[in-house]
Amino acid sequence: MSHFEPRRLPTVLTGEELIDKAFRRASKVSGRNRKKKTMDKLVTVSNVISDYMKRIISSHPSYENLPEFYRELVDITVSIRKIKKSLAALNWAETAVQKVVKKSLRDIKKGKDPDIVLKSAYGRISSIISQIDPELKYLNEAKNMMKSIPTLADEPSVVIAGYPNVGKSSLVAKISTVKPEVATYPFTTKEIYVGFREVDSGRVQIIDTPGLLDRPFYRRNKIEKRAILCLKYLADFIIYILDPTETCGYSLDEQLSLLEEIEDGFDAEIIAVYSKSDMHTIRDRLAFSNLTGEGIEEIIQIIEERFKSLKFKET
Ligand SMILES: Nc1nc2c(ncn2[C@@H]2O[C@H](COP(=O)(O)OP(=O)(O)OP(=O)(O)O)[C@@H](O)[C@H]2O)c(=O)[nH]1
Ligand SMILES: [Mg+2]
Repeated sequence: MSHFEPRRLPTVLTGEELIDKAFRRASKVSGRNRKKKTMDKLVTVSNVISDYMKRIISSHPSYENLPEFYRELVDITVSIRKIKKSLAALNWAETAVQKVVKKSLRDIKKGKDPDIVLKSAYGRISSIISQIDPELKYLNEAKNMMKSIPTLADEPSVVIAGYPNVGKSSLVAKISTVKPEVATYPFTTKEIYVGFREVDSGRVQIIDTPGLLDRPFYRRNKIEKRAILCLKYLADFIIYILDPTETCGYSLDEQLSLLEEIEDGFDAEIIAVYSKSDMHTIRDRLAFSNLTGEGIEEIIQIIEERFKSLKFKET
C-alpha cells in the first residue's frame, strides 16, 4: 500500500535539548589556535543543527502523495496542515542558523575577537531554536499520536465491522495473528488492528475496526471514522457482526439498520453473522461463539472461499 511507517518516526528533541546537544558537541572541539578552534566550534554547531533538522524533515512522507486511506487516517489523528507548518519552521530555523554561523566565520576571519563573536552567535542560535520550540514539541506529539497508525500491506483484506461491544476483537484474536484488547464496555477498540491469516491461496489481512453507531458521517467521532475508512478503502470483504443478545448495549434493529447502510454505502461484498451463539438459539444466519468455538471454522471457510479466486502478490 505504501512505505509509510508511522511507527518509525523519530522522537523529536525540545528546543532546549537540541541547543544542549549542539553546544555540547561543539565544546568537545579541541585545538591550540583560538581562532581556528572557535571557527570549528561554530561549524560543529551548524552541522549538528542542520543534520538534525534535515533528519526530522525527511522522516515525514510527502503527505499529498500518500494513498488516500493514509492521508485521511493521518488527518483524523493529527493535523497534516500543522505538521507541514512545523516542518517549514524547522527548515526556516536551519537556514537562519547557517546564516548566523557564516556571518560569524567571516567576522572572525576579518579579525574580530573570536570569544566575543562566539558568544553572540550562541545567543542568536539559542534564540532561533527557542522560537521553534512549539513546533518541535508539536512534531513530537504528532509522532506519539501517529504510533497507533498501522502499516498496511497491499494484500487482500477482510474488515470485521459492527456495533461496539458485539465481539469483533474477540473474533479477530481467534482467527488471526493480532490480539486486540477485549473488554466488556463499548469503544474498547479505538484504533485499527491488523492481523494476518494464511489461507490456501496466500495471506489475507484481517482488520479489526472500532465499533460503529448508526448515524451520519458528520456526527461520527474520530474512533468511528477510522472504521469507516477501513470499509471505504481497504475492504475486499466485510464480515459484519450482529449481536442478537443485545448484551452489547444496542438493539438488533439498530444493528440491522447500520448493516443496510453499509451494504448500500460500500462496494465490498458483505456477510452478516451472529455473535455470542452460546447465549442464544437464533440460527437464521451463521452464528458463532468466541467462547465455545461454534461457527469459527465456518467463518474461516468463508474467508478461504472468498479469497480463492483473488490474485495474490508475490512476496
Ligand atoms: N458470551 C459471549 N461473550 C462474548 C463473545 N465474544 C465476545 N464476548 C464478550 O463481549 C464483550 C465485547 O467483546 P469485544 O471482542 O471487545 O467486542 P468488540 O466488538 O471488539 O467491542 P469494541 O472494540 O468496543 O467495539 C466482551 O466482554 C467479550 O468477553 C461470545 O462469543 N460469547
Ligand atoms: Mg474491539
